[in-house]
Amino acid sequence: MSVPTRRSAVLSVLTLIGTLAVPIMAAEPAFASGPLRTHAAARGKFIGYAAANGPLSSEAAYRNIAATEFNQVTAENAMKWDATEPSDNNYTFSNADAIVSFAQANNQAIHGHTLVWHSQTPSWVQGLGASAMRTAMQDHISRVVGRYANSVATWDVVNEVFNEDGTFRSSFWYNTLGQSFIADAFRYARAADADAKLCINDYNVEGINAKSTAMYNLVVSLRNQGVPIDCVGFQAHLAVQYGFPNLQANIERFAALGVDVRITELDVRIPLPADSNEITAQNTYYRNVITACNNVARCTGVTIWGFTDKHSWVPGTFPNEGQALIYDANYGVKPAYTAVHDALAGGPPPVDTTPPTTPGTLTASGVTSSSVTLSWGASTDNVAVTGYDILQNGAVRTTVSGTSATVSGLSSSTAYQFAVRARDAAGNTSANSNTVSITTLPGGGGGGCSAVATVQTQWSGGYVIQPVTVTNTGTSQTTSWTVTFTLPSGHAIVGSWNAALTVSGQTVTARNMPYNGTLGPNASTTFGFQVSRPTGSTSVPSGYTCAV
Ligand code: 9MR
Repeated sequence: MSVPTRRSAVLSVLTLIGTLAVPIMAAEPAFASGPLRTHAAARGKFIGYAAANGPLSSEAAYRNIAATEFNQVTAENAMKWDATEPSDNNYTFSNADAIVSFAQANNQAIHGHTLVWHSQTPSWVQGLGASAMRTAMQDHISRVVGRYANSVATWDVVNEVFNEDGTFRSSFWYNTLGQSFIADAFRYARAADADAKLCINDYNVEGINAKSTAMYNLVVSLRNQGVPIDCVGFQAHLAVQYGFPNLQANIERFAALGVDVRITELDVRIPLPADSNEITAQNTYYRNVITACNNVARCTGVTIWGFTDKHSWVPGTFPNEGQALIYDANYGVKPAYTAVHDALAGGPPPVDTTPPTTPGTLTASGVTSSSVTLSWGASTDNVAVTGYDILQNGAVRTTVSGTSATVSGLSSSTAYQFAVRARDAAGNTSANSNTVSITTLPGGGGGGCSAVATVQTQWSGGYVIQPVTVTNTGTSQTTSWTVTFTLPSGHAIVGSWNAALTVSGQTVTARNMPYNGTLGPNASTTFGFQVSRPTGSTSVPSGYTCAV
C-alpha cells in the first residue's frame, strides 16, 4: 500500500465548494418585432412622440400609432403659455387635458413642455415690469404644474435661454428679470410639485460646443446654488446636411454631473427632393441617437417631434426641407422607423462601466490543516453581480457565485491572506474586501484514522466481522485508508465487502474501495468480511490498525 504524499493529497482536494451557487443573469435585450415602446421599456427607456391635438382628435391612424408605438408623450403645443393662459389669469386646459387623458389611457409617461420660453408667450406677459413679470411667472408655473402634479412626470421648466455662442438670449425674460428668472422658475416649479423632474431644454446643444458648454456651466452653477434642476433636454432637430453631433460624449458629460439627459424633440430633416444617400444618412442619424441614449444609463429616453411627415413643423419653417420623421404622410413606416426599432430592439446592450459595490465584511472560520471557510456580505451592481473572485495572497484563486466558499488544498502550518471582490458580466470588478489572515493547523495529525471491529455472528466453523468502522481521526480529508489486522493460525478469509483484502502470512491488509477512500475529518465508513476456522477454534482476528 502507498500512503499518499502530502502533495498528492493537496492536489486531489484542490477544490472550492461555493454555496448559494445561483448565478444572476443580466436581462437580454428585447428582440425582433414588436412596437418601439416594448423594446424601449426593456431597456428602461422611454420612446416618445410629440402629440398634436388636431390629428389626435380626428385621425384614427394617428391615434393607433401613438397608442401602440410610444410609452411617453410631450404636448407639441398644448401646454405652452399661449395655450394655457392666453390672457392674465384666464386658464384654458382643454387641449392639454385631452393629451393627458389619452396618455393615461395608454399608459404613457407625460412630459410637460414648456413653462418659461420667449416664444409662444402672450404679449400681455412680455410687456410687464419686473415685479409683475416675476409674479406672473410664479402664478403661471404654480397653476400649470400644480394642475398636473399627479400626471406630468417631467417638465421643461425653461426653454431655449442661450444664444449659439453661449451667451444668454436677449429675451424679454432675461432683459426684464436678468439671469435670476431661470433659478426662480425652477424653484417655483419645485414648490408646485415636489416630485416632478425639472429640466432645462434647448436646441443645438446635442454636441459639445459653445452653447452646450454654456448649458453645462449653468447646470453646475444652479446645482451649486441648490436650485432644483434634475435633467437637461437636447432637442435634436437634426439635418442630414449639417453632420451628426458628438452626442454620446455630450450626454456622458452631463450625466456625470448627476442630471438625467433626455432627447426631447428628435427629427432629422432632409433637403428635398431626398436622394438615397440622404435617406441612408437619415436612418443612420436616427439609429445613432437611439444608440447613444442606449449607451448611457442617465439618458432616460428619446422623444420624436411628431412621428408622421403628415404633421411636422419642418416644412413650414424650412422651405424645401422635410421628410424628417419615421412615418410618411400616409402613416406608412419609413426606413427611419426600422432604424429606430432595430436600435432599440437589437442594438448592442448598454455598455456597463459601473463596478459592483465592495463586498461586505469578509470573515474566516473552520480553519483546518488544509482548508478554511470564507464568508462575506453581498455586493450590489447596477446590472447584476455575476460572481466573486477569491484572492489568495493577492492572486485570484477562483471565482464563485455565492457569498461563502470553502477553500481547500492549503498547506498545513502556513499563513495565508484572503480577500474577495465582486464582478459583473461586463468584467467590472469591485474594490477588494478587507483582508483576513489565517494560519492553517499543523499537519502532523492530519492523516490519522482508527478501525474498530465488531463480531457480528460466529459459529464453530467460522464468523462474520461486521462492521469494521474506519474513522478519519485527523484534521484533513483522506483519499485512501488501509486497515491491517492479524488472522489466527488456520483461519481463512472466505469473502469481504466494502474493502479489498489481501493476506500475507497471518497479516491481512484491507484497502478502501474506489468509492469509500475519501473521508473528511471525523467521517466514517465500514467494511466487513467472513472467515472460516478449524472446528474447535474460538479465536477471532486482533491487532486492528489503520493508516492513511
Ligand atoms: O412643433 C411646434 C410647432 O407646431 C409650433 O408652431 C412651434 C411654435 O414655436 O413650436 C414647435 O415646437 C418647438 C418646440 O416647442 C421647442 N423647440 C423647437 C420646436 C420646433 O420649432
